[in-house]
Amino acid sequence: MTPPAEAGSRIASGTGAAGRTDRGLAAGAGVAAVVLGAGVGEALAALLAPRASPFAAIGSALIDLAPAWAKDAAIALFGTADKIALLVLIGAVLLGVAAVAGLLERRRAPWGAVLAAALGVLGAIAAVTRADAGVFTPVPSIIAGAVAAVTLTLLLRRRAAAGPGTDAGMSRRSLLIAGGAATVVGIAAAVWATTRATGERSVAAIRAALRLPAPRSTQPVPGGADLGIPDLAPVITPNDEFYRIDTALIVPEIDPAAWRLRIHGLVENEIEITWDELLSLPLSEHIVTLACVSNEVGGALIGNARWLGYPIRELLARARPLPEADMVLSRSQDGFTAGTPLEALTDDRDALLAVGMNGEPLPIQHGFPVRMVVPGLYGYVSATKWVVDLEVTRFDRARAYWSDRGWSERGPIKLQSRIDVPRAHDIPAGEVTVAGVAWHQHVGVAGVEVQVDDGPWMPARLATAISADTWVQWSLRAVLAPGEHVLRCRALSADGTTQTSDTAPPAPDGATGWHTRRFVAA
Ligand SMILES: Nc1nc2c(c(=O)[nH]1)N[C@H]1C(S)=C(S)[C@@H](COP(=O)(O)O)O[C@H]1N2
Ligand SMILES: [Mo]
Repeated sequence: MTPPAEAGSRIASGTGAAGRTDRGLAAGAGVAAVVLGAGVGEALAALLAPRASPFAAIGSALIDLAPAWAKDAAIALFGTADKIALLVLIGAVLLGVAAVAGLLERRRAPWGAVLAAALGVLGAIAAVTRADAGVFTPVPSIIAGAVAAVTLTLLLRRRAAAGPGTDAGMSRRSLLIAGGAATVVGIAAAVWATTRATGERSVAAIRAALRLPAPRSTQPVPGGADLGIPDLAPVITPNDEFYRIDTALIVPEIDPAAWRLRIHGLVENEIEITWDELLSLPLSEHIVTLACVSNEVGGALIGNARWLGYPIRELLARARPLPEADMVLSRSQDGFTAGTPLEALTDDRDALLAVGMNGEPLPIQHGFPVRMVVPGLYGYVSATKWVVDLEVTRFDRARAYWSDRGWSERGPIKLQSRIDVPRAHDIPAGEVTVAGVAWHQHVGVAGVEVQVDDGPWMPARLATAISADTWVQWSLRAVLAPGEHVLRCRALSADGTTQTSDTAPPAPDGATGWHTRRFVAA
Protein backbone atom coordinates (compact mmCIF):
# COMPACT_ATOMS: atom_id res chain seq x y z
CA MET A 1 0.00 0.00 0.00
CA THR A 2 1.25 3.43 -0.89
CA PRO A 3 1.47 5.85 2.03
CA PRO A 4 -0.53 9.07 1.54
CA ALA A 5 2.57 11.25 1.42
CA GLU A 6 3.91 9.19 -1.47
CA ALA A 7 0.61 9.36 -3.31
CA GLY A 8 0.58 13.12 -2.95
CA SER A 9 4.13 13.44 -4.18
CA ARG A 10 4.72 14.62 -7.70
CA ILE A 11 6.90 11.65 -8.37
CA ALA A 12 4.82 8.56 -8.72
CA SER A 13 6.34 5.42 -7.30
CA GLY A 14 4.70 2.11 -7.87
CA THR A 15 6.77 0.07 -5.47
CA GLY A 16 8.99 0.48 -2.43
CA ALA A 17 12.01 -0.39 -4.53
CA ALA A 18 11.15 2.29 -7.06
CA GLY A 19 10.59 4.71 -4.19
CA ARG A 20 14.08 4.12 -2.89
CA THR A 21 15.59 4.70 -6.32
CA ASP A 22 13.61 7.87 -6.57
CA ARG A 23 15.03 9.14 -3.33
CA GLY A 24 18.54 8.51 -4.56
CA LEU A 25 17.75 10.17 -7.85
CA ALA A 26 16.15 13.14 -6.12
CA ALA A 27 19.20 13.60 -3.87
CA GLY A 28 21.39 13.32 -6.96
CA ALA A 29 19.27 15.93 -8.72
CA GLY A 30 19.78 18.26 -5.73
CA VAL A 31 23.53 17.76 -5.93
CA ALA A 32 23.55 18.31 -9.70
CA ALA A 33 21.50 21.51 -9.39
CA VAL A 34 23.69 22.95 -6.64
CA VAL A 35 26.93 21.98 -8.43
CA LEU A 36 25.66 23.75 -11.56
CA GLY A 37 24.62 26.82 -9.54
CA ALA A 38 27.91 26.95 -7.64
CA GLY A 39 29.90 26.56 -10.85
CA VAL A 40 27.96 29.35 -12.56
CA GLY A 41 28.44 31.53 -9.46
CA GLU A 42 32.20 30.97 -9.41
CA ALA A 43 32.47 31.66 -13.14
CA LEU A 44 30.47 34.88 -12.81
CA ALA A 45 32.63 35.98 -9.90
CA ALA A 46 35.75 35.32 -11.96
CA LEU A 47 34.30 37.60 -14.65
CA LEU A 48 32.76 40.32 -12.47
CA ALA A 49 34.86 40.53 -9.33
CA PRO A 50 37.21 37.80 -8.10
CA ARG A 51 36.48 38.69 -4.51
CA ALA A 52 32.76 38.03 -5.03
CA SER A 53 33.24 34.24 -5.25
CA PRO A 54 30.33 32.71 -3.29
CA PHE A 55 32.63 30.00 -1.92
CA ALA A 56 35.25 32.47 -0.78
CA ALA A 57 32.61 34.78 0.69
CA ILE A 58 31.11 32.01 2.83
CA GLY A 59 34.58 30.76 3.76
CA SER A 60 35.74 34.25 4.74
CA ALA A 61 32.61 34.85 6.80
CA LEU A 62 33.16 31.52 8.60
CA ILE A 63 36.79 32.48 9.28
CA ASP A 64 35.66 35.78 10.79
CA LEU A 65 32.96 34.07 12.87
CA ALA A 66 35.26 31.33 14.16
CA PRO A 67 36.26 31.60 17.84
CA ALA A 68 39.92 31.46 18.92
CA TRP A 69 39.84 27.75 19.78
CA ALA A 70 38.52 26.88 16.32
CA LYS A 71 41.33 28.77 14.59
CA ASP A 72 43.76 27.10 16.95
CA ALA A 73 42.35 23.65 16.23
CA ALA A 74 42.33 24.25 12.47
CA ILE A 75 45.96 25.33 12.48
CA ALA A 76 46.94 22.46 14.79
CA LEU A 77 45.18 19.95 12.53
CA PHE A 78 45.97 21.31 9.09
CA GLY A 79 48.80 23.82 9.61
CA THR A 80 49.07 26.23 6.72
CA ALA A 81 46.68 24.00 4.71
CA ASP A 82 43.89 25.23 6.99
CA LYS A 83 42.27 27.20 4.16
CA ILE A 84 42.07 24.21 1.84
CA ALA A 85 40.60 22.19 4.70
CA LEU A 86 37.97 24.88 5.21
CA LEU A 87 37.00 24.91 1.52
CA VAL A 88 36.73 21.11 1.50
CA LEU A 89 34.50 21.29 4.58
CA ILE A 90 32.26 23.93 3.00
CA GLY A 91 32.05 21.83 -0.17
CA ALA A 92 31.04 18.75 1.83
CA VAL A 93 28.38 20.63 3.79
CA LEU A 94 27.11 22.19 0.57
CA LEU A 95 26.75 18.78 -1.09
CA GLY A 96 24.94 17.48 1.98
CA VAL A 97 22.46 20.36 1.93
CA ALA A 98 22.11 19.91 -1.84
CA ALA A 99 21.08 16.28 -1.38
CA VAL A 100 18.57 17.34 1.28
CA ALA A 101 17.21 19.98 -1.12
CA GLY A 102 16.70 17.26 -3.72
CA LEU A 103 14.84 15.02 -1.28
CA LEU A 104 12.76 17.97 -0.09
CA GLU A 105 11.88 19.00 -3.60
CA ARG A 106 10.70 15.47 -4.31
CA ARG A 107 8.35 15.38 -1.32
CA ARG A 108 7.42 19.02 -0.70
CA ALA A 109 8.03 21.02 -3.85
CA PRO A 110 8.90 23.86 -4.09
CA TRP A 111 10.69 23.78 -0.70
CA GLY A 112 13.75 22.00 -2.10
CA ALA A 113 14.15 24.73 -4.70
CA VAL A 114 13.62 27.32 -1.97
CA LEU A 115 16.40 25.69 0.08
CA ALA A 116 18.71 25.78 -2.95
CA ALA A 117 17.91 29.46 -3.49
CA ALA A 118 18.51 30.11 0.22
CA LEU A 119 22.09 28.86 -0.22
CA GLY A 120 22.56 31.66 -2.72
CA VAL A 121 21.07 34.21 -0.34
CA LEU A 122 23.47 32.98 2.35
CA GLY A 123 26.40 33.50 -0.02
CA ALA A 124 25.11 36.98 -0.89
CA ILE A 125 24.81 37.96 2.78
CA ALA A 126 28.33 36.67 3.43
CA ALA A 127 29.58 38.57 0.38
CA VAL A 128 28.09 41.97 1.26
CA THR A 129 29.41 41.82 4.81
CA ARG A 130 33.03 41.59 3.57
CA ALA A 131 35.15 44.66 4.31
CA ASP A 132 35.99 45.06 0.64
CA ALA A 133 32.48 44.44 -0.74
CA GLY A 134 31.45 46.30 -3.89
CA VAL A 135 28.22 46.66 -5.85
CA PHE A 136 28.70 43.39 -7.70
CA THR A 137 29.66 41.35 -4.66
CA PRO A 138 26.26 39.71 -3.99
CA VAL A 139 25.42 39.13 -7.69
CA PRO A 140 27.25 35.83 -8.32
CA SER A 141 25.74 34.25 -5.19
CA ILE A 142 22.19 35.38 -6.04
CA ILE A 143 22.48 34.03 -9.57
CA ALA A 144 24.07 30.81 -8.27
CA GLY A 145 21.08 30.27 -5.96
CA ALA A 146 18.61 31.04 -8.75
CA VAL A 147 20.31 28.66 -11.17
CA ALA A 148 20.33 25.90 -8.55
CA ALA A 149 16.64 26.44 -7.70
CA VAL A 150 15.47 26.52 -11.32
CA THR A 151 17.61 23.51 -12.26
CA LEU A 152 16.26 21.48 -9.36
CA THR A 153 12.68 22.37 -10.28
CA LEU A 154 13.24 21.41 -13.91
CA LEU A 155 15.07 18.19 -13.10
CA LEU A 156 12.41 16.86 -10.78
CA ARG A 157 9.55 18.13 -12.91
CA ARG A 158 11.05 16.25 -15.80
CA ARG A 159 10.97 13.11 -13.65
CA ALA A 160 7.36 13.76 -12.67
CA ALA A 161 6.35 14.36 -16.26
CA ALA A 162 7.37 10.82 -16.99
CA GLY A 163 4.50 9.98 -14.68
CA PRO A 164 2.89 6.72 -13.77
CA GLY A 165 2.61 4.22 -16.51
CA THR A 166 5.49 5.63 -18.57
CA ASP A 167 8.73 3.69 -18.78
CA ALA A 168 10.49 4.41 -15.48
CA GLY A 169 13.84 3.39 -17.00
CA MET A 170 13.49 6.01 -19.72
CA SER A 171 12.58 8.75 -17.33
CA ARG A 172 15.33 7.75 -14.95
CA ARG A 173 17.68 7.78 -17.88
CA SER A 174 16.75 11.27 -18.99
CA LEU A 175 17.04 12.51 -15.41
CA LEU A 176 20.44 10.88 -15.14
CA ILE A 177 21.53 12.47 -18.39
CA ALA A 178 20.23 15.95 -17.50
CA GLY A 179 21.61 15.77 -13.97
CA GLY A 180 24.92 14.45 -15.22
CA ALA A 181 25.12 17.25 -17.77
CA ALA A 182 24.36 19.86 -15.09
CA THR A 183 27.08 18.42 -12.86
CA VAL A 184 29.66 18.34 -15.64
CA VAL A 185 28.86 21.91 -16.72
CA GLY A 186 29.01 23.09 -13.10
CA ILE A 187 32.37 21.46 -12.45
CA ALA A 188 33.76 22.77 -15.75
CA ALA A 189 32.63 26.32 -14.89
CA ALA A 190 34.20 26.11 -11.43
CA VAL A 191 37.47 24.77 -12.82
CA TRP A 192 37.51 27.51 -15.45
CA ALA A 193 36.88 30.12 -12.75
CA THR A 194 39.73 28.95 -10.53
CA THR A 195 42.23 28.82 -13.39
CA ARG A 196 41.27 32.35 -14.47
CA ALA A 197 41.98 34.40 -11.32
CA THR A 198 42.69 37.38 -13.54
CA GLY A 199 43.25 40.06 -10.93
CA GLU A 200 45.93 38.13 -9.12
CA ARG A 201 47.75 37.42 -12.35
CA SER A 202 47.90 41.06 -13.35
CA VAL A 203 49.14 42.20 -9.93
CA ALA A 204 51.66 39.34 -10.13
CA ALA A 205 52.83 40.79 -13.46
CA ILE A 206 53.15 44.27 -11.95
CA ARG A 207 55.11 42.81 -9.06
CA ALA A 208 57.38 40.82 -11.37
CA ALA A 209 58.26 43.95 -13.34
CA LEU A 210 58.91 46.01 -10.22
CA ARG A 211 62.42 47.15 -9.21
CA LEU A 212 62.79 48.31 -5.63
CA PRO A 213 65.32 51.04 -4.80
CA ALA A 214 68.62 49.93 -3.29
CA PRO A 215 68.64 50.16 0.52
CA ARG A 216 70.40 53.16 2.11
CA SER A 217 71.64 50.84 4.80
CA THR A 218 71.63 47.12 5.24
CA GLN A 219 72.33 44.63 7.98
CA PRO A 220 75.01 41.98 7.36
CA VAL A 221 74.61 38.38 8.46
CA PRO A 222 77.67 37.72 10.66
CA GLY A 223 79.93 34.90 9.54
CA GLY A 224 79.14 32.62 12.46
CA ALA A 225 75.35 33.02 12.26
CA ASP A 226 74.67 29.92 10.19
CA LEU A 227 76.12 26.70 11.57
CA GLY A 228 75.51 25.04 8.21
CA ILE A 229 74.05 21.90 9.74
CA PRO A 230 71.90 19.83 7.35
CA ASP A 231 68.18 19.81 8.30
CA LEU A 232 68.63 22.78 10.64
CA ALA A 233 66.40 25.76 9.77
CA PRO A 234 68.56 28.13 7.70
CA VAL A 235 69.26 31.41 9.47
CA ILE A 236 67.41 33.32 6.72
CA THR A 237 64.18 31.64 5.63
CA PRO A 238 63.69 31.63 1.84
CA ASN A 239 60.46 33.37 0.78
CA ASP A 240 58.88 30.23 -0.64
CA GLU A 241 59.47 28.40 2.65
CA PHE A 242 58.26 31.23 4.87
CA TYR A 243 55.14 30.27 6.82
CA ARG A 244 51.93 32.01 5.81
CA ILE A 245 49.09 32.76 8.21
CA ASP A 246 46.18 35.09 7.51
CA THR A 247 42.41 35.24 7.26
CA ALA A 248 42.47 35.94 3.51
CA LEU A 249 40.87 33.14 1.49
CA ILE A 250 41.49 35.27 -1.58
CA VAL A 251 44.72 37.18 -1.36
CA PRO A 252 44.15 40.95 -1.71
CA GLU A 253 45.41 42.19 -5.07
CA ILE A 254 46.67 45.73 -4.74
CA ASP A 255 48.18 47.67 -7.61
CA PRO A 256 50.97 49.73 -6.01
CA ALA A 257 49.95 52.68 -8.20
CA ALA A 258 46.60 52.72 -6.39
CA TRP A 259 48.04 52.04 -2.91
CA ARG A 260 47.69 54.73 -0.25
CA LEU A 261 48.37 54.66 3.48
CA ARG A 262 46.35 57.00 5.63
CA ILE A 263 47.51 57.89 9.14
CA HIS A 264 44.72 59.46 11.15
CA GLY A 265 42.85 59.39 14.46
CA LEU A 266 44.46 60.90 17.55
CA VAL A 267 47.02 62.91 15.59
CA GLU A 268 47.66 66.60 15.11
CA ASN A 269 48.34 66.17 11.45
CA GLU A 270 46.50 63.56 9.40
CA ILE A 271 48.70 62.30 6.54
CA GLU A 272 48.42 60.13 3.47
CA ILE A 273 51.33 58.59 1.62
CA THR A 274 51.45 57.02 -1.84
CA TRP A 275 53.65 54.21 -3.17
CA ASP A 276 55.90 56.59 -5.07
CA GLU A 277 56.30 58.78 -2.01
CA LEU A 278 57.16 55.77 0.13
CA LEU A 279 59.77 54.51 -2.36
CA SER A 280 61.37 57.96 -2.55
CA LEU A 281 62.16 57.85 1.19
CA PRO A 282 65.46 56.38 2.41
CA LEU A 283 64.70 52.68 2.85
CA SER A 284 66.79 50.38 4.99
CA GLU A 285 67.06 46.63 5.48
CA HIS A 286 66.49 44.92 8.81
CA ILE A 287 66.58 41.23 9.55
CA VAL A 288 63.64 40.34 11.79
CA THR A 289 62.20 37.01 12.88
CA LEU A 290 58.43 36.94 12.56
CA ALA A 291 56.46 34.49 14.72
CA CYS A 292 52.83 33.47 14.90
CA VAL A 293 51.06 33.29 18.25
CA SER A 294 49.44 30.05 17.04
CA ASN A 295 52.82 28.35 16.83
CA GLU A 296 52.86 25.26 19.06
CA VAL A 297 56.00 24.45 21.01
CA GLY A 298 58.30 22.95 18.37
CA GLY A 299 56.12 24.31 15.56
CA ALA A 300 57.05 25.83 12.22
CA LEU A 301 55.00 29.06 12.20
CA ILE A 302 58.13 31.19 12.47
CA GLY A 303 60.59 32.54 9.93
CA ASN A 304 63.43 35.02 9.60
CA ALA A 305 63.72 37.44 6.69
CA ARG A 306 65.55 40.53 5.54
CA TRP A 307 62.90 43.24 5.27
CA LEU A 308 63.33 46.42 3.26
CA GLY A 309 61.27 49.31 4.52
CA TYR A 310 60.85 52.67 6.14
CA PRO A 311 60.59 53.20 9.91
CA ILE A 312 56.95 53.69 10.93
CA ARG A 313 58.37 55.92 13.69
CA GLU A 314 59.28 58.57 11.08
CA LEU A 315 55.81 58.62 9.55
CA LEU A 316 54.17 58.81 12.98
CA ALA A 317 56.48 61.70 13.85
CA ARG A 318 55.05 63.55 10.85
CA ALA A 319 51.50 62.80 11.99
CA ARG A 320 52.28 63.83 15.60
CA PRO A 321 50.19 61.52 17.85
CA LEU A 322 48.29 63.21 20.67
CA PRO A 323 49.50 62.50 24.25
CA GLU A 324 46.46 60.35 25.11
CA ALA A 325 47.14 57.88 22.25
CA ASP A 326 48.58 54.47 23.22
CA MET A 327 47.75 52.17 20.31
CA VAL A 328 47.84 52.06 16.53
CA LEU A 329 45.10 50.08 14.84
CA SER A 330 46.50 49.00 11.48
CA ARG A 331 44.02 47.83 8.85
CA SER A 332 44.57 45.75 5.75
CA GLN A 333 42.66 46.26 2.53
CA ASP A 334 40.52 43.20 3.33
CA GLY A 335 39.51 44.42 6.79
CA PHE A 336 41.94 42.56 9.08
CA THR A 337 43.14 44.75 11.94
CA ALA A 338 46.01 44.60 14.44
CA GLY A 339 46.40 46.71 17.59
CA THR A 340 50.03 47.62 18.25
CA PRO A 341 51.25 49.58 21.28
CA LEU A 342 52.16 53.05 20.01
CA GLU A 343 55.41 52.75 21.92
CA ALA A 344 56.55 49.71 19.93
CA LEU A 345 56.11 51.77 16.76
CA THR A 346 57.89 54.88 18.02
CA ASP A 347 60.80 53.50 20.10
CA ASP A 348 64.18 52.66 18.56
CA ARG A 349 63.29 49.12 17.49
CA ASP A 350 62.77 50.08 13.87
CA ALA A 351 59.23 48.88 13.32
CA LEU A 352 58.97 48.93 9.55
CA LEU A 353 56.55 49.70 6.81
CA ALA A 354 58.08 46.99 4.62
CA VAL A 355 58.06 46.72 0.83
CA GLY A 356 60.78 44.11 0.31
CA MET A 357 61.48 40.61 1.61
CA ASN A 358 64.82 38.91 1.07
CA GLY A 359 65.78 41.10 -1.86
CA GLU A 360 62.49 41.07 -3.76
CA PRO A 361 59.19 42.92 -3.54
CA LEU A 362 56.96 41.37 -0.88
CA PRO A 363 55.40 38.20 -2.24
CA ILE A 364 51.66 38.77 -2.75
CA GLN A 365 50.84 36.25 -0.01
CA HIS A 366 53.14 38.07 2.38
CA GLY A 367 51.47 41.45 1.97
CA PHE A 368 52.34 43.03 -1.38
CA PRO A 369 52.84 45.90 -1.81
CA VAL A 370 53.24 47.05 1.82
CA ARG A 371 53.09 45.37 5.23
CA MET A 372 54.18 46.04 8.78
CA VAL A 373 57.03 44.27 10.57
CA VAL A 374 57.50 44.97 14.27
CA PRO A 375 60.37 43.22 16.10
CA GLY A 376 59.32 41.50 19.32
CA LEU A 377 55.56 41.21 18.79
CA TYR A 378 53.55 38.28 17.46
CA GLY A 379 52.20 38.80 13.95
CA TYR A 380 48.54 39.07 14.99
CA VAL A 381 49.17 42.32 16.90
CA SER A 382 51.68 43.89 14.57
CA ALA A 383 52.48 42.42 11.17
CA THR A 384 49.52 43.65 9.11
CA LYS A 385 49.90 42.64 5.47
CA TRP A 386 48.31 44.62 2.61
CA VAL A 387 48.21 47.52 5.07
CA VAL A 388 46.29 50.64 3.96
CA ASP A 389 45.33 52.48 7.13
CA LEU A 390 46.87 53.37 10.50
CA GLU A 391 44.47 54.75 13.06
CA VAL A 392 46.19 56.25 16.09
CA THR A 393 43.88 55.43 19.00
CA ARG A 394 43.70 53.92 22.47
CA PHE A 395 43.46 50.32 23.73
CA ASP A 396 40.33 51.28 25.68
CA ARG A 397 38.67 52.61 22.52
CA ALA A 398 39.46 50.19 19.72
CA ARG A 399 39.67 46.41 19.44
CA ALA A 400 41.64 44.54 16.83
CA TYR A 401 40.56 41.48 14.82
CA TRP A 402 41.94 38.73 17.09
CA SER A 403 41.42 40.62 20.36
CA ASP A 404 37.74 40.56 19.44
CA ARG A 405 37.97 36.76 19.22
CA GLY A 406 39.43 35.96 22.60
CA TRP A 407 43.14 36.48 21.95
CA SER A 408 45.18 38.73 24.20
CA GLU A 409 45.25 42.44 23.41
CA ARG A 410 49.04 42.53 23.85
CA GLY A 411 51.30 40.02 22.14
CA PRO A 412 54.98 40.18 23.08
CA ILE A 413 56.81 37.14 21.70
CA LYS A 414 57.71 34.57 24.36
CA LEU A 415 61.15 33.05 24.92
CA GLN A 416 61.24 29.77 22.96
CA SER A 417 63.55 27.14 21.49
CA ARG A 418 63.13 24.23 19.12
CA ILE A 419 64.99 21.02 18.25
CA ASP A 420 65.32 20.58 14.45
CA VAL A 421 68.11 18.01 14.26
CA PRO A 422 68.05 15.02 14.19
CA ARG A 423 64.99 15.22 11.96
CA ALA A 424 64.33 11.46 12.02
CA HIS A 425 62.95 9.51 14.96
CA ASP A 426 65.20 6.48 14.37
CA ILE A 427 68.87 7.43 14.50
CA PRO A 428 72.22 5.62 14.65
CA ALA A 429 73.56 5.22 18.19
CA GLY A 430 76.79 6.94 19.15
CA GLU A 431 77.78 10.56 18.81
CA VAL A 432 74.98 12.64 17.27
CA THR A 433 74.55 16.32 16.44
CA VAL A 434 71.57 17.91 18.13
CA ALA A 435 70.67 21.36 16.78
CA GLY A 436 67.89 23.87 16.61
CA VAL A 437 66.91 27.52 16.90
CA ALA A 438 65.99 29.77 19.83
CA TRP A 439 64.34 33.19 19.92
CA HIS A 440 63.24 36.02 22.15
CA GLN A 441 62.80 38.87 19.71
CA HIS A 442 63.82 42.31 20.84
CA VAL A 443 65.26 40.87 24.05
CA GLY A 444 67.83 38.41 22.76
CA VAL A 445 68.95 34.86 23.53
CA ALA A 446 71.90 34.35 25.88
CA GLY A 447 72.13 30.58 25.72
CA VAL A 448 70.45 27.25 25.09
CA GLU A 449 70.62 24.12 27.23
CA VAL A 450 69.87 20.55 26.29
CA GLN A 451 68.87 17.67 28.50
CA VAL A 452 69.29 14.04 27.46
CA ASP A 453 66.90 11.73 29.30
CA ASP A 454 66.98 12.83 32.93
CA GLY A 455 70.62 13.89 32.86
CA PRO A 456 72.06 17.29 33.68
CA TRP A 457 71.29 20.30 31.49
CA MET A 458 74.20 20.83 29.11
CA PRO A 459 75.03 24.17 27.47
CA ALA A 460 74.73 24.12 23.68
CA ARG A 461 77.01 26.00 21.33
CA LEU A 462 75.26 29.20 20.29
CA ALA A 463 75.78 30.62 16.80
CA THR A 464 76.49 34.33 16.44
CA ALA A 465 73.17 36.16 16.69
CA ILE A 466 72.36 38.58 13.89
CA SER A 467 70.64 40.77 16.48
CA ALA A 468 68.29 40.54 19.44
CA ASP A 469 65.44 40.71 16.89
CA THR A 470 66.33 37.41 15.21
CA TRP A 471 66.40 33.78 16.14
CA VAL A 472 69.73 32.12 16.73
CA GLN A 473 70.92 28.63 15.84
CA TRP A 474 72.41 26.27 18.43
CA SER A 475 74.02 22.84 18.37
CA LEU A 476 75.36 20.19 20.69
CA ARG A 477 77.19 16.88 20.31
CA ALA A 478 75.62 14.15 22.44
CA VAL A 479 76.44 10.49 22.81
CA LEU A 480 73.36 8.29 22.69
CA ALA A 481 73.56 4.64 23.70
CA PRO A 482 71.28 2.21 21.82
CA GLY A 483 67.71 2.49 23.06
CA GLU A 484 65.03 5.11 23.64
CA HIS A 485 65.96 8.69 24.50
CA VAL A 486 64.10 11.86 25.40
CA LEU A 487 65.73 15.17 24.48
CA ARG A 488 64.61 18.57 25.72
CA CYS A 489 65.87 22.08 25.08
CA ARG A 490 65.36 25.35 26.88
CA ALA A 491 66.56 28.85 26.08
CA LEU A 492 68.11 31.41 28.39
CA SER A 493 67.09 34.97 27.67
CA ALA A 494 69.36 37.98 27.57
CA ASP A 495 67.14 39.36 30.35
CA GLY A 496 68.30 36.57 32.69
CA THR A 497 65.16 34.43 32.59
CA THR A 498 65.05 30.75 31.69
CA GLN A 499 62.42 29.37 29.32
CA THR A 500 59.58 28.06 31.45
CA SER A 501 58.66 24.37 31.62
CA ASP A 502 55.03 25.32 32.30
CA THR A 503 52.99 24.26 29.32
CA ALA A 504 50.45 26.67 27.87
CA PRO A 505 48.45 26.36 24.64
CA PRO A 506 48.78 29.06 21.93
CA ALA A 507 45.55 30.84 22.98
CA PRO A 508 45.35 33.49 24.28
CA ASP A 509 48.91 34.84 24.12
CA GLY A 510 51.36 32.17 22.92
CA ALA A 511 52.43 28.62 23.79
CA THR A 512 55.02 27.82 26.43
CA GLY A 513 56.86 24.70 27.55
CA TRP A 514 60.02 22.82 26.58
CA HIS A 515 60.29 21.26 23.15
CA THR A 516 60.63 17.57 23.93
CA ARG A 517 61.48 14.93 21.35
CA ARG A 518 61.82 11.16 21.55
CA PHE A 519 64.42 9.24 19.57
CA VAL A 520 65.31 5.60 19.17
CA ALA A 521 69.04 5.02 18.72
CA ALA A 522 70.21 1.72 17.25
N1 LIG B 1 46.04 41.49 6.40
C1 LIG B 1 46.43 40.56 7.28
N2 LIG B 1 47.65 40.67 7.85
C2 LIG B 1 48.08 39.76 8.72
C3 LIG B 1 47.25 38.68 9.09
C4 LIG B 1 45.97 38.59 8.49
O1 LIG B 1 45.19 37.67 8.77
N3 LIG B 1 45.60 39.53 7.58
N4 LIG B 1 47.72 37.74 9.99
C5 LIG B 1 48.79 38.14 10.89
C6 LIG B 1 49.39 37.00 11.55
S1 LIG B 1 48.41 36.20 12.68
C7 LIG B 1 50.68 36.62 11.33
S2 LIG B 1 51.40 35.45 12.29
C8 LIG B 1 51.49 37.23 10.26
C9 LIG B 1 52.05 36.19 9.34
O2 LIG B 1 52.76 36.78 8.29
P1 LIG B 1 53.24 35.88 7.08
O3 LIG B 1 52.03 35.19 6.52
O4 LIG B 1 53.90 36.79 6.11
O5 LIG B 1 54.21 34.87 7.65
O6 LIG B 1 50.71 38.14 9.49
C10 LIG B 1 49.86 38.96 10.22
N5 LIG B 1 49.30 39.90 9.29
MO1 LIG C 1 49.68 34.65 13.69
